[in-house]
Amino acid sequence: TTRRPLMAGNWKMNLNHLEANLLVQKLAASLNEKQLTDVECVVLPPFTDLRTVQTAVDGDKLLIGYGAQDLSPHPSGAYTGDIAGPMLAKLGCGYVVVGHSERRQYHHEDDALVNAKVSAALANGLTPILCIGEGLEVREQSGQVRHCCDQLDGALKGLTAEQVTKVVVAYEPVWAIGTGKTATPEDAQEVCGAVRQRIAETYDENTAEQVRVLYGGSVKASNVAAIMAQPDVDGALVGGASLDAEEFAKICRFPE
Ligand code: G2H
Repeated sequence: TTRRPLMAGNWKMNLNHLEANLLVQKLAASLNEKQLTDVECVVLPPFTDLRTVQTAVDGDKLLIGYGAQDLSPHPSGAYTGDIAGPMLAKLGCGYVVVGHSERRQYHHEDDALVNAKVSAALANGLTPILCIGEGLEVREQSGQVRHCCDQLDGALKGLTAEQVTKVVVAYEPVWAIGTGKTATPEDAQEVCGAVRQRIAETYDENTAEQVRVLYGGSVKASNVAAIMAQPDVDGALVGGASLDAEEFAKICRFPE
């Protein structure tokens, strides 16, 4: 398999545009061309920082990708406060997070809305980083594989195999976010492997082999190598640790 590792820094609701510029510049200065070729490095700032990140990346031809943390399922119109796919594409975004557990929890996003957002992303040439993951109750009943495959089915509904190859899936066990409980590399592999298998069953082996599956939840420089050693983990969605340039650069340098 030739899936290129992807490290995506989800800044969440942090950093103004001045801080964003500094972080991107520092990150680029900490990684050389080979490192940025071997591993794809992407930042996911708040909407208000995207123009600044675009200017920094374009101005210095940085080998850093960027994208947004959400998008509207609609292309334009009377949707006060929302941001549409064409707006993100115009800003040079390559990626957009869809269905993060914080959106599902605080904004009541369900599988049907997540499905519409995945389609909207693809329609605008954006790579959706589709987040799935189970809560503590499901984990305690050992229902994680079933739960995550259900979320996956719901989010990919109606897509062709060709479209699915363009989706990045991120497995983020909700019980491992901000609880002090950490998922083991084996926990990550169990669900990431099941996701790939599910895609093989629904579509085909070739499609499943192309899809990148990330792990997310308290990933840091000190634990990234063990997670990346798992056969079905192709990268990480990194929250807190992506706000520190040196720490995130170390994560992107995990092969060393
Ligand atoms: C999970 C993750 C990134 P963190 O939400 O999306 O955040 O690395 O801070 O646990």
